[in-house]
Amino acid sequence: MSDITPETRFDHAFHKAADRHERVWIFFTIALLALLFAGTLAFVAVDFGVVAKGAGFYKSPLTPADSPLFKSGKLVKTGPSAYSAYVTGKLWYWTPSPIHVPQGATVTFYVTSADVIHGFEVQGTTINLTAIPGVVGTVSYTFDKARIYHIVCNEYCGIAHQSMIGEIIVDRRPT
Ligand SMILES: [Cu+2]
Repeated sequence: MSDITPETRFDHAFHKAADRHERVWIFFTIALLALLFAGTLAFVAVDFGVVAKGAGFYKSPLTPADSPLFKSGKLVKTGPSAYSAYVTGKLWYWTPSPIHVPQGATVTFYVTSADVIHGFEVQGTTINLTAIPGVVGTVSYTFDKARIYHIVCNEYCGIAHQSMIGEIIVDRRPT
């Protein structure tokens, strides 16, 4: 080791120190990247409802649609010519359908959705409600004309939205 001079000894010490310095910064950079990545994942998970928020959000809105009246798609006679219809919008149909009532019947519609937002529109009438999961909308209408009415969805709800058509059949009053 005759080639060790004060200069080469200094070089050696300098390189060791630089090496340590670089290792610290590489570790620091990797730690920072890992922290950012974990933070982004956590933010996305909470924001998109994967964690706690989601459980609460998706469970309750279906409560009305899950109740027996809506589940069985009931049309209930409530008076001599009065009816209540419990209508649910689902991807991509309406229940109950067809709804069969006599001419002159006043129907009170209770409308909800079992999944996404739909539009409950009965063509040729003034009936136009938004079917919202977790919410029950209501409207009454007297069907004076004997004919077939179409229930259409007027809120874009997916690939088969345009085929989401229900029927209300109003039978001619016996003469
Ligand atoms: Cu639709």
